[in-house]
Amino acid sequence: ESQLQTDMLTGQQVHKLLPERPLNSNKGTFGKVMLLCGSLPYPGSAYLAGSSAARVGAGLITLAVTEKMLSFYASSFHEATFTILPEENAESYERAKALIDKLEGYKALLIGPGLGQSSNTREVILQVLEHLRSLPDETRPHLVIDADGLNNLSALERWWTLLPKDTVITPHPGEMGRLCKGVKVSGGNIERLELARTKAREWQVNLLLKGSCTILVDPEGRTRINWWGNPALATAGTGDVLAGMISGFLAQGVQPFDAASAAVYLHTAAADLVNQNMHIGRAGLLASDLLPNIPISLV
Ligand code: NPW
Ligand code: AMP
Ligand code: MG
Repeated sequence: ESQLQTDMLTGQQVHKLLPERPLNSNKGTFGKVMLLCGSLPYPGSAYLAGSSAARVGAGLITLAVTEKMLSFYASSFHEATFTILPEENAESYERAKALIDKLEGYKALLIGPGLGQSSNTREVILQVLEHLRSLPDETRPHLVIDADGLNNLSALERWWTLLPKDTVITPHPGEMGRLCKGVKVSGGNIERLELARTKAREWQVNLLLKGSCTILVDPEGRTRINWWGNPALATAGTGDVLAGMISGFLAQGVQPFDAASAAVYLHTAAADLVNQNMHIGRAGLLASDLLPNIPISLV
């Protein structure tokens, strides 16, 4: 199994995956991203993910948040638009319906960063997944699930049968362990590679297993590795940035496995640029420092 072909991601290869930016374009050309992210202990996640989607070039970002959360973003995220969801004590079907009713025309949906793990929220996620599965391939937004989106699913039996086709999931090793029902995910890269290959095929997902070296496997077992590392990334919120970048590429029509590959490479490139441009060493990076360095890393 470990003899299977693996690609090491390079800048040259990644630049070929990036979307075109025609001169004769408008924001509609580059797709809309909906984010079901952020809740009270974690408001920053939705800002980080949403800004990152915009920084890779998506045309419009919409945060689906409660009115209580809106006051936080309204003063800090001027470019975002909002879909207001009922508060968390409302019935889950009302919360899910408020999102589903606004999803038409969106090319990407990110579920999870900072979302929390109440049983009500889990129900909302399940209803949104059911809706996505009912849509034809052409109109269904591409789906990325990260963080609490994954934690909510991992409590369920055979959760992967609930996903629409071609979903991207982005666990860190802690989340991967939960998805594998308590298996300890070791730091060893050979073991992680074997596990990622087995699970991407079993679950029929595009799996991005994070770590100091990140492994990507598509549902057929095609494997890519991002060796470019920067320990400055070992800080809160950097995963939320990565998930947002993937959703931003999906909105622009980049295929899911390529969107994940481009994002993971450029995420490390942006961290390297923070080191250079802001004279920050291997510690002290803020996840939000990545944001203005993402477009430079796209050139
Ligand atoms: P340890 O501690 O190393 O033994 P959790 P979270 C493990 C949101 N955020 N290699 C680690 O193990 C997220 O989006 C919001 C090995 C530990 O057990 C989520 O919704 C922010 N192990 C929520 O917070 C900024 C690794 O996983 C566990 C590993 C909780 O997410 C922060 C920790 O993970 C955050 O993004 C690795 N590379 N990485 C905001 N500003 O709003 C992780 N682990 O318990 O899933 O908690 O990742 O902080
Ligand atoms: P999360 O744990 O979800 O916030 O994601 C953390 C992000 O930072 C992932 O993209 C990891 O690959 C990356 N990361 C964390 N630690 C390191 C490290 N030591 N070297 C390189 N990348 C890292
Ligand atoms: Mg995370």
